[in-house]
Amino acid sequence: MKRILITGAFGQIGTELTAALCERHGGDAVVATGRHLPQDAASGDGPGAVERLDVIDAAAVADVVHRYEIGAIYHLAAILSARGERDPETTWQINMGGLRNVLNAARQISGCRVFWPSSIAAFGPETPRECTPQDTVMRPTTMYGISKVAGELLGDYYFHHYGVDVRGIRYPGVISSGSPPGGGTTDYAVDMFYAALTKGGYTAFVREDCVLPMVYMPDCIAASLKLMDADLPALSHHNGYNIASMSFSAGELAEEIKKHVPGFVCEYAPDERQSIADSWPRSIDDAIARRDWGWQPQYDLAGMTVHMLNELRRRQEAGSL
Ligand code: VAH
Repeated sequence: MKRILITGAFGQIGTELTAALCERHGGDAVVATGRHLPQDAASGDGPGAVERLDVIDAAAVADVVHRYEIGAIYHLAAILSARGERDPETTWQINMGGLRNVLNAARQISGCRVFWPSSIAAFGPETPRECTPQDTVMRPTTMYGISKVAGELLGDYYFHHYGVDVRGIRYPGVISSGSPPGGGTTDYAVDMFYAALTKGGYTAFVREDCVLPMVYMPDCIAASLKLMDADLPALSHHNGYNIASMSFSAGELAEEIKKHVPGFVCEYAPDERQSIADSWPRSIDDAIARRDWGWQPQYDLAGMTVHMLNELRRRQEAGSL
């Protein structure tokens, strides 16, 4: 049986993608790896195999791929934008070195398909900020964004030169109620939900009028699986499909939360992450993804807010928030 390898399987997206793949294919088909393993990594109905894996170790990546006869890789291990600016050297090593090691391992396995996330961070200040096109100028000013543009080019090279079927999506900011994000600029949006329920107030590290494209985790997971399921001939692009579901400002998010958490107070104290956000698009044109592989988001700001608060309140009542 060809198994599915997930790197970064215990991060914000990896945790939920691992669960979705276990549900879809059965736990025995899934190999979940991470640089650090959480206490409950090998929980009962989870992945059939859990291993510590540092993606900058080329031999270790190749060993896992061979030992488990991997047929598909979801490569999520990466350092995000804000932490990336605090440690750009490590960010380049992990984001680019890790992707290169995964692509080289996949190249050795006939038919091994690879998914990895690019990001809207691949765009920069010169990129049109409204309805950002699929193909446009890309001069990011963060090391994270540079690693995403370079990763898209590297992935296309491995497709055209070595026939590696590698696919990716430029994720907007991802909002989720499960495993918290870490080291991102869009993390403020997740933090605001938690703070609204646990503290009644929040101080955002971006301006009130800071608008960014966002996606709710169920749509993020659905997009990843849908792209990986797509027939190759239908794909006009490989690495870095634009997707969009909603764009909102920090103030608009606070107002939406306030509809369900009376008395919630949000204040704004922009820090260095504001300059990162200011270099990114405000909205995305995702017509190509909708045409090529049927991307269709299910959640908008209002729907996400209701679902997110319900999920967090359920955990709060269970004492796990
Ligand atoms: C970050 N959540 O904030 C990531 C994402 C578009 C933002 O790539 O770095």
